[in-house]
Amino acid sequence: MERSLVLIKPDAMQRGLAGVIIGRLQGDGLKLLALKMLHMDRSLAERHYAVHRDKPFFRDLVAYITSAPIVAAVFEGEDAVERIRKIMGATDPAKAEKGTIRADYGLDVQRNATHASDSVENGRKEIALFFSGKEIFPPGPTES
Ligand code: IDP
Ligand code: MG
Repeated sequence: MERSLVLIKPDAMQRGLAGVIIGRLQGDGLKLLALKMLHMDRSLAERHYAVHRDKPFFRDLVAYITSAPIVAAVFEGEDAVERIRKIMGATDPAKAEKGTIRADYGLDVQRNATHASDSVENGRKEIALFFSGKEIFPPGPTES
């Protein structure tokens, strides 16, 4: 079983797409273990996107992700990291495969609706930035 951090980014939040996107992931059999709405501050954004700090788009990315509230979620499932990234599609919505979340809902390479962890190890680190242990619920009869 793998876990991934999923973010519903500001552009998708502003268009009321949080429920649709979470529903798509649950519909694929991924289990929702944690969920919250928050407004990321610069410190959290810089830690979450630390790997991109030397990229030319870093400043813009931090400004964008802190521009409005987001939804953060933890999903679990077999091969969850790869499955979720496949359901989301390529970073650039214009290049994302038809039927993926980013192809359907992304606006441009920055405002691409969602984030998902790109490895189990990064997922573990990202989840710890957003959720305490108490906020993550083990999958069981009350959650599907
Ligand atoms: P990913 O979200 O598909 O893993 P990353 O390369 O990790 O893509 O980039 C993180 C985020 O930074 C992207 O989701 C997108 O919002 C933004 N981003 C990536 N590349 C560009 C770019 O070339 N211009 C502007 N924003 C970008
Ligand atoms: Mg990434």
